[in-house]
Amino acid sequence: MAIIKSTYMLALTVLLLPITANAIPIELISNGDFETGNFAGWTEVNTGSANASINNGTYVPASPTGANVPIGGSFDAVFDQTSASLSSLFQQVILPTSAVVSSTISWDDRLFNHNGTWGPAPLQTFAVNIETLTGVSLLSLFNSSGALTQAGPNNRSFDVTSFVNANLGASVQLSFENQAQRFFLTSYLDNVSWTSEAQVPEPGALALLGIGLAGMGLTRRQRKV
Ligand SMILES: [Ca+2]
Ligand SMILES: [Ca+2]
Repeated sequence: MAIIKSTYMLALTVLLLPITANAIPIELISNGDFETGNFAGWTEVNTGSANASINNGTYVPASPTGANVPIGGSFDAVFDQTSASLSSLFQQVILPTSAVVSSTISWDDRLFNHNGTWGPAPLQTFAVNIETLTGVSLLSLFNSSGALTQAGPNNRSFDVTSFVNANLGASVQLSFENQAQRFFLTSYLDNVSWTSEAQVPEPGALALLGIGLAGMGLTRRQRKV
């Protein structure tokens, strides 16, 4: 009887406690580190002379930037051009269908702007956007500014939790755009990540709840006897 009573008390305790959440991170980007040695998972679209290439440390851009070792691992991506042009590298992402507790987009870059300034028309910018599948911008994450040479590598990180929760289940694309309209903007990119963490009950709490419910059933049967 003492055991049943203590089990019943445990059940009450568990039921009164909120079931705490345990976040499980999920990576939404594939080949974000370019370690396949190619653009698998990515789509590359260029205008004019723009080009995105895989760099293993030996790639020499047309600009005076010179070769750079990959930011991480054996490969990264490099945007290069010989005239006014735009290069886009993007990947489709299907957002989670259930609310997330957190979601973060991050990447590493090196930026070498050989023009005297960043910014407005004619554009000279390294920009990162979340877009519709037809390329309409939904959220602007990053537009290059500040120092013209940012050899870094620079880690950029953005909280997109509210965006994801407002667009659950949507298909979008994460797009990196290197626009050199005033010549020689050489940008390197690596370690692209978009993580999403869903809220789920802790297995431990579920097990305790199960024990508690079993205890309550036992108590009820005991009373009937
Ligand atoms: Ca890499
Ligand atoms: Ca290419």
